[in-house]
Amino acid sequence: MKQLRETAQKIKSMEIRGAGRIARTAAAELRDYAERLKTKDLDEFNEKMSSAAELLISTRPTAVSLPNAVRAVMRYSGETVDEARTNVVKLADEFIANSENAVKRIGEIGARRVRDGDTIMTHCNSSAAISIMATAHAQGKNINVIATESRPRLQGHLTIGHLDRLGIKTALIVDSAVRFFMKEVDLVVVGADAVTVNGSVINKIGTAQVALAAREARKNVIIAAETYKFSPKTILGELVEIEERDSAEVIGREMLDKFSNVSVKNPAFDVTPREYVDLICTEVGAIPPEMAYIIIKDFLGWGIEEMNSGH
Ligand code: RUB
Repeated sequence: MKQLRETAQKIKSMEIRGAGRIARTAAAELRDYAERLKTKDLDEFNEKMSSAAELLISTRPTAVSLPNAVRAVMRYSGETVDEARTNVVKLADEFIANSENAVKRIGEIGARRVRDGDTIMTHCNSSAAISIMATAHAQGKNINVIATESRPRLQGHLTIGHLDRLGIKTALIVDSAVRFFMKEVDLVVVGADAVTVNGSVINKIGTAQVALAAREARKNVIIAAETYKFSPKTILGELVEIEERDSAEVIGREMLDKFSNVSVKNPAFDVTPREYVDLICTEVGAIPPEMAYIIIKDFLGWGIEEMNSGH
């Protein structure tokens, strides 16, 4: 229980972050938790697994990869605790391996859209987006990257570190300089926390502004998103919840306490409408956003009936 709580806290505090990584971490935690459960009673095992699943899902509300990963593991079955546990381990390991392969495959598929000499703008820190840039670079394409800081949590610093280690020339800019530099950009490549059934993309706050500036300058916007970032529940009309984080991420408490009429708004994500998205690179292919429904239907492995039953 202690380790489960610690993992949940690490995801909540963003020590572990990024939609793909939190999904793999949740799957691994469910596996380890199942292995630690000593009970021989199947009902108790199932109950404890369900509570663990709920706790992990509650840590961050926006990244759909998290409930999708938990759901993939919680499809386990078994007549006995041992059978159930073995199945949990198998499903979790499968999810993690598929997720890692997906990021690699997205790199290969997305790199086809990158030309020698391109300047790519990216926002936040996305493993899937970096996979595209890393693959293009490894193929010998000479690319330059413009990376935003991504206030308030400055995930852009992670991105420049990563690209630097790969030997990719990168310029760091403040978020408000996106439009200023867009004329130098050939391609925007960003990740996703969720993709809705109508092809809208939810990603780090500011992504919609980057896409808007790209559209104005007629530059292509490519989203790097594994299939488990697609949200089945949006088929039923549900909206993706946008996480609102602590004001202290934006301004220190001491400073804020000096004011009587000031509040802070700190949404962590925004929605980029599909009209601003040219292509979504998934591990099963590069699709126009209009095809999001096909991904949900054919690749997420569960039907609308199952969702309607509320599981
Ligand atoms: C991270 C973020 C990333 C996506 C995709 O937000 O918006 O672009 O999660 O990342 P946060 P990846 O830092 O708040 O978690 O491609 O690594 O899954």
